[in-house]
Amino acid sequence: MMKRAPSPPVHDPTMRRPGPKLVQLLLAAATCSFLLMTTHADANAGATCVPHERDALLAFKRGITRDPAGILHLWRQPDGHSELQDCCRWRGVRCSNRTGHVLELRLGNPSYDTIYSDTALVGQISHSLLALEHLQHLDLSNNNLSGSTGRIPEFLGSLRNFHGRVLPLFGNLTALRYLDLSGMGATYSTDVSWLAHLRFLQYLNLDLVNLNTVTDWPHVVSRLPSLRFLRLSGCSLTGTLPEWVGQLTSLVSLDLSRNSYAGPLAEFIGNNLTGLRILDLSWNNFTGPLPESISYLGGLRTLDVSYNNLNGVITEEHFRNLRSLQHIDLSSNSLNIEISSKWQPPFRLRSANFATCGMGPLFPAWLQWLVDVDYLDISSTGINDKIPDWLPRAFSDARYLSMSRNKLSGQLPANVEIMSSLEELDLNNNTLTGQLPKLPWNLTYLDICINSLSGSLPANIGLPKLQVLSIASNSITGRLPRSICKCKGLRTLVLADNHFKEDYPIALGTK
Ligand SMILES: *[C@@H]1O[C@H](CO)[C@@H](O)[C@H](O)[C@H]1NC(C)=O
Ligand SMILES: *[C@@H]1O[C@H](CO)[C@@H](O)[C@H](O)[C@H]1NC(C)=O
Ligand SMILES: *[C@@H]1O[C@H](CO)[C@@H](O)[C@H](O)[C@H]1NC(C)=O
Ligand SMILES: *[C@@H]1O[C@H](CO)[C@@H](O)[C@H](O)[C@H]1NC(C)=O
Ligand SMILES: *[C@@H]1O[C@H](CO)[C@@H](O)[C@H](O)[C@H]1NC(C)=O
Ligand SMILES: *[C@@H]1O[C@H](CO)[C@@H](O)[C@H](O)[C@H]1NC(C)=O
Ligand SMILES: CC(=O)N[C@H]1CO[C@H](CO)[C@@H](O)[C@@H]1O
Repeated sequence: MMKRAPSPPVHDPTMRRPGPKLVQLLLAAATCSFLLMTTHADANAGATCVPHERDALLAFKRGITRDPAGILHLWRQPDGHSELQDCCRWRGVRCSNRTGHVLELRLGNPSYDTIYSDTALVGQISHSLLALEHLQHLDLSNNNLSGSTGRIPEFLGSLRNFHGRVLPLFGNLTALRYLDLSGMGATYSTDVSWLAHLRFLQYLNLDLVNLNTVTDWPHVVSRLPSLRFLRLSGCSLTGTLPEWVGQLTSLVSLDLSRNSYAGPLAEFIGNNLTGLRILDLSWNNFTGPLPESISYLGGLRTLDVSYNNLNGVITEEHFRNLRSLQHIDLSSNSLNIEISSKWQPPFRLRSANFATCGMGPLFPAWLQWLVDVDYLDISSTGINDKIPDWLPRAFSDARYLSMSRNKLSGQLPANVEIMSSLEELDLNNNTLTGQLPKLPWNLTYLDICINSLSGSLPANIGLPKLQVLSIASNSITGRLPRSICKCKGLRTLVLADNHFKEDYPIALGTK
C-alpha cells in the first residue's frame, strides 16, 4: 500500500541518497558537536582574506557552469564594493579571524535528492582549490562537479601525474579535518592512498563515489589517527569484510550501506570495534547469523543491518549490553527474534524496525518496555495473537506503528485513542474483528484494509489531519459519518468491498 514513513529506519529503495535520514541527522549532530571546537575557534571578525586564496576561489567559480541557487552570486572580483572585497564574507566561506586564511568551504547542496535537484552546482572542480592550504572543512557534497565524464579535464591537462583522477588531489589539503565529497556525480577513485596524507581528518564522507576497484581502504583508513566518522555508502564495494576491518578501532561511526559486500559478519564486529556508536551495514549481501559479539558494543546507538541475507536467531544475548541503543533496523533478512516474554531490555529504543523477522506466534511481550518508541514496524513478523491491552499505553509516544501482514485477531483496544502522538497506523492484512474504535486525534494515515471489521465507523472519523483512510475489504456497515467532511486534507479514501449503505454522502468530494 502507499507507505510513507514519517521517520527513519525505513529504507525506500527508490531513494537515491543512502541511509536513513535520522541517522544522517544524528551523525551530523554528533559530528557538529565533535568538530565544534575546531570549526568555531575562528570567526571572520578580524583579518580579511588572503588575495591568492581569493583568486583560488574565483578560479573555482569559473569552473562552475550552473549555479541555480545563486550560491556563488556574490563571489566576485573586487570592484570597489567593500563588502565584496573580502572573500571571507562570501557565502560558504569562513576564514581564520587571526590570519584570514580560508578554513572552511561549505558548498554542500543540502537538497535531499542531490544532483537532480534545482540547487546543485554543476561544473568541474578547479585544482585551484589546492591553494587553500589551511582548509580544515570542505563540503562539496551533492553537487555535480565531476564534469560529464567523471574526470576533470583541467586536471587531466595539467596534472597527469595524479593518475588523471580527481580525488587524489584532496590529499594535498593536509589540514583537512572534515571532508565531504559524497554524491558528486560520476566520481570514482581507483586508489585511496591519498587519504594517508590527511593526518587530521576526523570526518570522511565518500558516499556514492565509486570505489569498486579499491580493496585496501580499511588498511589506509585505519592509519588515519584522527578519523572518527566514516561513510562509504553506495560506493560499489565488493567482496567480504576481511578481518582487518577490525583495525578500525578508533571509529565511532561506520556506514558501509548499499554496497555489495557478501559473506558472514565475523566476530570482529563486537570484539574490536568497541567504540562504535553508529553501525550501518544495510543493503548489502551479508549472510549467516548476527554475531552475539555485537552485544559488546556498549556504546552503540544505531544498528542497521536491514536488507541483507542474514539468518539465524536473535536472542537476549545479542542485546545484553546494548544499553545505549536507540535505533535498530533488522528488517528484510531471514532472522528470527526469540526472546522470552519475561525479558526486560536494557535499552529504550526510539525507532525499531523488525519487519519480516520472525517474532510470533505470540505478541512479543518485551515490546511493552519500549515506552519511548517513536517508530515501530513489526509487519510480517508471523504474529498470530490478539493486540495486547498494554499497547496503547506503552506506545503512547509513537508516531508510526505498523503491524501489517500478521494474523492479529480480536478487537482493536478500545483506548487506542490515547495514542495521541500517533500519525500513521498500518494494520493492513490481519484478522481484526469488531468495530473501529475512536481514533487518535493526530492521525494522518490509517490503513486497516483486509481485516474483518464490522459495525459502523466511529463518529469522530473526521480527524482534522487525516490524509489517507484505507478501510477496504472489511465488513463495515452503515453510512460514512458526516464528520468525514472535516478531513480537509484527505487525499485518499479507499472504501471498496464493505457493506456500506448504497450511497456515500455526495458532499464528500474527496480531493
Ligand atoms: C576569533 O574568534 C574567536 C571565536 O569566535 C573569538 O573568541 C576570538 O576573540 C576572535 N579573535 C579575534 C582576534 O577577533
Ligand atoms: C552533470 O553535469 C554534466 C555537465 O557538466 C551533465 O552532462 C550531466 O548530465 C550531469 N549529471 C547529472 C546526473 O545531472
Ligand atoms: C601535492 O602534494 C605533493 C606532495 O605530497 C606535491 O609533490 C605536489 O606538488 C602537490 N600538488 C599540488 C598541485 O600542490
Ligand atoms: C546478492 O547476491 C545475489 C546472489 O548471490 C545476487 O544475485 C545479488 O545481485 C547480490 N546483490 C547485491 C546487492 O550484490
Ligand atoms: C496477507 O499476508 C499474508 C502473510 O501473513 C500473505 O501471505 C498474503 O499474501 C497477504 N495478502 C494480501 C492480499 O496482501
Ligand atoms: C499533535 O501533533 C502536533 C504536531 O503536529 C503536536 O504538537 C501535538 O502535541 C500532537 N498532539 C498530541 C495530543 O500529541
Ligand atoms: C583481532 C584484533 O585485532 N583484536 C584486537 C581488538 O582490540 C583489542 C583492544 O582494543 C586488542 O587487544 C585486540 O588485539
